[in-house]
Amino acid sequence: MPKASTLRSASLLASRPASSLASSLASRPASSLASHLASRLASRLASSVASSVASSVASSVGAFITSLGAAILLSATLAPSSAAGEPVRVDSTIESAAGPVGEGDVVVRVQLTSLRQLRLVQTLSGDMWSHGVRDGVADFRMSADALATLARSDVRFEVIIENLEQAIELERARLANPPEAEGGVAGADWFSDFRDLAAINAYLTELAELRPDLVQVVTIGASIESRPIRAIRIAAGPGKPTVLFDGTQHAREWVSPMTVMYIADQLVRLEGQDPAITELLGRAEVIIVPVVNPDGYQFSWDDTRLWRKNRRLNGDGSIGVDLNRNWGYQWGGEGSSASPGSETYRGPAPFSEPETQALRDFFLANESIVATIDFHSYGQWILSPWGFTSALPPDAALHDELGESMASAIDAVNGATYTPGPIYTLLYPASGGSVDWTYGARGAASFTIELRDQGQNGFILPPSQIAPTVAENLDAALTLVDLSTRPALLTASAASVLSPNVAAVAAIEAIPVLDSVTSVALRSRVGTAGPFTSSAATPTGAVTYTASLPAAPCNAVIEWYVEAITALGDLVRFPADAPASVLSATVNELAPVVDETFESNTGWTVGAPGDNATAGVWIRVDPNGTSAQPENDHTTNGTICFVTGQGSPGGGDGAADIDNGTTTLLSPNYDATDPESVISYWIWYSNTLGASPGQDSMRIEVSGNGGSTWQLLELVTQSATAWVQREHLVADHLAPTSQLRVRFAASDLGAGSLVEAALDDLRLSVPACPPASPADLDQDGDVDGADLGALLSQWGGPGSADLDSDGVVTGADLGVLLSEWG
Ligand code: 0X9
Ligand code: ZN
Repeated sequence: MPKASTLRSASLLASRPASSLASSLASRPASSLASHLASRLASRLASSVASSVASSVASSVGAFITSLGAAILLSATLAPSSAAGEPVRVDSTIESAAGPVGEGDVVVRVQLTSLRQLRLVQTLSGDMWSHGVRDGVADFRMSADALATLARSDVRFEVIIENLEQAIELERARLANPPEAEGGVAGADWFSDFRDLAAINAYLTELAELRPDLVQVVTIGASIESRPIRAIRIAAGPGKPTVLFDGTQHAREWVSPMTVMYIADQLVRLEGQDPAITELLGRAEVIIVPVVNPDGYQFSWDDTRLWRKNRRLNGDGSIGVDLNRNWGYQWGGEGSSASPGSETYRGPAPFSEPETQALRDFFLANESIVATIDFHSYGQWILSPWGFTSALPPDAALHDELGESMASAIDAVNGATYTPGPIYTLLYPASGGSVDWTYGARGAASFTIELRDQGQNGFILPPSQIAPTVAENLDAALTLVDLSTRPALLTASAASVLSPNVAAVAAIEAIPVLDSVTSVALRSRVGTAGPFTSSAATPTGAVTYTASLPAAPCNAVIEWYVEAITALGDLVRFPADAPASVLSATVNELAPVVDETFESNTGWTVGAPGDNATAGVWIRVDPNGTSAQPENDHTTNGTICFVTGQGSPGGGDGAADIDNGTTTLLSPNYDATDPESVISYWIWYSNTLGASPGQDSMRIEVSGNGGSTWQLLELVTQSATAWVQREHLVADHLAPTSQLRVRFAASDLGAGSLVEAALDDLRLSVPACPPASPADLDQDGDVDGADLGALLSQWGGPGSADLDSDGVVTGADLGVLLSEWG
């Protein structure tokens, strides 16, 4: 049996050591890279925005209801039944600004099920902490009296912060009497507690004085109360692609300036000391704007701790524009308010505020900016475009890859979970945000990171949370600098166990970053020695390709890697240091211990808690095909499979597709106690027809305890109106278990979208080839001349050819080898 480790498929997010591409990239003038990038993105964006606007008009079956000070978009059961419906989606924008914190104020997390409940909670709270409703969940600050009223209502809630006033008072007292006493704070101490605007500005100056050769502090504009907005530029030489990090668009999010200051601090202190940082700054420049909203920040220290907006006098007695609703890309849309008193007031016009103007003009003046993160708190999200629409941007694959890479970098530091995804679908609609502009108008890969925590302390984070927050986000920032300044990102995967004597297929993703991709090839060999041979990859989508792995006998090891060539002539490899590192798979016969053809009832069930699809529920049938659903099952000589709703023969595209929610199909218990168990199945998944193409997904989850708890096995997002096989080593997800269950949750959540899924031929298998011969020294699946050569080369010494383990390669070992010949 192969070792478990050789069974593991290549992780897409395998550590990416800073690549040797650095040098080839560094020698190119940044301006040409940037303009190349900008024009490439501009052409892709032009078409996508036109089509997303058209589709949002086409699907505007919702109605705007404005009541009780809340602007609410309701698009629900009003949808015509021919188009798939959408669950009640509430996008709310609080109209009344937050008042001061009173005695007994709490923060509650509510689980809303209706607009009536949302309106009730909004009348009870002037301060929504989450700025939107996600899956019915939102956080609100409210008084003790309001809490009592809430408790008498039918709204489900939990108090997530008990005594807000006390938390704020403790923070104030602590910061008024810093333990550091006299003398400036520097180095690690600086990050032991929150720092006010004066301390941030002083520290910027200190960093510039520390490394005048590397650092430049500049003023990029002034706030509405005339405070300077400052930037720190960290550049080891000119002409490099640039990544910009900014913080504190929102005043009360105090961990945001701490985070970006830590990024500055570490880059400045470790350039020339730490090899990874030195290498990154050798090919990229970093600019940091720690406090975009200095007036608001100062005000949150001096007066109102929970102040969010800038300090514009709106003229109606209210104060402040939400800077993160004031950016001029699709300004004024969903998730922003026209009411000056609102916490999400967008201002009278796009870029009406000097703070957003300053940062915009700085972006425009620095053409080499290729990527950016705007830091906020709280919630632990890694958010990507768009905020104004649920449509996916043309560079969704790039943002997914970068977002997921940052999430794993964060996870690797302290194990914290930050969830990546597009703003509108992951969180809530938010128009006029900076990322929509930096991506939409500037073509930079753009993210908003919502820092810690997940609501336990919200904005009033204890100082003990600063160190872990800034440390994990430094690694996210470095990951972005690394990946966003490469010509292209290349990843690949294949099954970890391949069938004997059959050419298997590798899936490859080549995402253009600074450059476009002109060709992709796979290089492979059978065994662990000898030359690699090339085979061209075939494109299967905008960024996806497939290529064939060589056929090989039982127990062979196949080693492989992929390479892409870009328009400017760069060679990119995956793994990045291939062929020093390679991907590998083992050839073995997988013998099914479970073979579900679904031709008969074997105890699968439909329906899980939370299922709410009103049509297209999983059913075991001989399917009637549509353009979205299979006509035939997958089983050879079979007819039956599971599909999401049975249509009538000759039915249209949307015949019996999933509507209005989720439907879940669950397996019975299986025995996966063999640590090399492999689960495989054939799925059919279509989500690109209908009004909101590509927005829905199917969650495939596994349980190791008979269904008590579940974890994600894979999220299926890629549509294919064809049967596709998926395969997973169970041990990559669960400890060996006699209570393995798997479930398939397909959803229709996008407005008017058409989603169909099907499942057939699920197998649980264990490797069944005869044991490999130890004499197959090069692991190519047979004992032959190459192995004899390897044995002779080790003659008289120790080595892998010491088959009788007597410490030396001798005639006895040769005898063993010859007895295994063939
Ligand atoms: O609502 C916001 O502005 C952000 N959340 S926060 O709680 N920090 O206020 C989310 C911003 C989403 N991003 C953009 N639309 N740019
Ligand atoms: Zn914010």
